[in-house]
Amino acid sequence: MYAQMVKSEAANEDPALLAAFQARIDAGEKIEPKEWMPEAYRQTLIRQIGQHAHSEVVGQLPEGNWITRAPTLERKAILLAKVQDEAGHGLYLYCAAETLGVSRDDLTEALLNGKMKYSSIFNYPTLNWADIGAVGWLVDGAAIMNQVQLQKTSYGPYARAMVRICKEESFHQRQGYDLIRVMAQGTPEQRAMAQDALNRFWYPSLMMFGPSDKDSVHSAQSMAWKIKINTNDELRQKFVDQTVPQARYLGLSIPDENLRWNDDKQGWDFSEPDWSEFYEVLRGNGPCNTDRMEARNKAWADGAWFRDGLMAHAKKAAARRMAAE
Ligand code: FAQ
Repeated sequence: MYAQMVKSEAANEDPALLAAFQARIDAGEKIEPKEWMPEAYRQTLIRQIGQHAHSEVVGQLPEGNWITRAPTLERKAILLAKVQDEAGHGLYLYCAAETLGVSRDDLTEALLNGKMKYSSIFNYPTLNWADIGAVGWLVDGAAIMNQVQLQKTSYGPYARAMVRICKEESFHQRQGYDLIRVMAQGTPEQRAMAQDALNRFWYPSLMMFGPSDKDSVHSAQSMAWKIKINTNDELRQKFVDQTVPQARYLGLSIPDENLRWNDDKQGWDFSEPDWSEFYEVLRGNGPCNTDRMEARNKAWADGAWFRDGLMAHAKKAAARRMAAE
């Protein structure tokens, strides 16, 4: 369906412009907001950047829930700073999407009415403090694996937003690993909590990279346009190869009986996640989909008075400026 849309829109566009655009992409040039681009390229970016922004915003919920319950002042300060960073990432990304001619209000509406997605991972609950370590270590670890390549994406504003996001995300991953390390080296109960968190977050983290390449709808076109630099499976493999030694260092076990070092590919063989679970979560049937959407809709409704106040203030300030001129 989407592939047909891309083809039919391409058919209406000037072949010379399309060829010149593809030549620029192939030469590694960045595309900037006011330059000509195929409509499907623009729509693909709005979809991906918008969903990415929504993920950063919804992604604050599982961790925000634990700020008041962090065990020490230091851990509370770290978590607070991290969650604020995620809000900032959402803002950079909404700004990048706005350069494509969509408004932040429209994107927000599409999130709140369920027309746009956000990352599946944020529909899983954070049940205890060890889960906060697992989120930093695994979820931020998977996010950054994907985002490092996005620094080279072909659309200039998205690539530049990613540079700063990656710097912050790498701190997020390290604070999570440090937290889980302290628990893995703590009392037997703490160690068991660290293992349990790894057990529950492992497969949902693997799902963050999207469906396997054979089922990925957008990868081929997005890679031809260098919106994506690596396929979903390539990034998933890199994530597993990076994470297995980290787990072993902590003495934790990856919950996968099929995990084996493969000398030929110089990487780990591992089990695929349960893709039927992934598609259920995308359909809105994950453990926390309803809670997350309710929380975002409530936050939007609760903030209405503040947005109205800002607009009224801006109108008065503009009227005062006009009167003075
Ligand atoms: N969840 O054809 P593909 C973070 C959808 S940032 C939900 O392979 P594509 C920071 C996909 O949209 C995490 N939906 O799609 C943080 C498409 O549906 P559509 C977010 C998913 O776009 C950490 C359909 O499946 N990062 O976590 C997922 O080429 C901690 C077919 O898939 C980004 O968004 C999924 N996991 O590749 C914050 C990075 N996977 O749109 C707080 C940018 C796939 O046609 C705390 N995005 N789908 O209705 C990307 O790199 C890509 O969009 C992929 C998917 C790789 C996610």
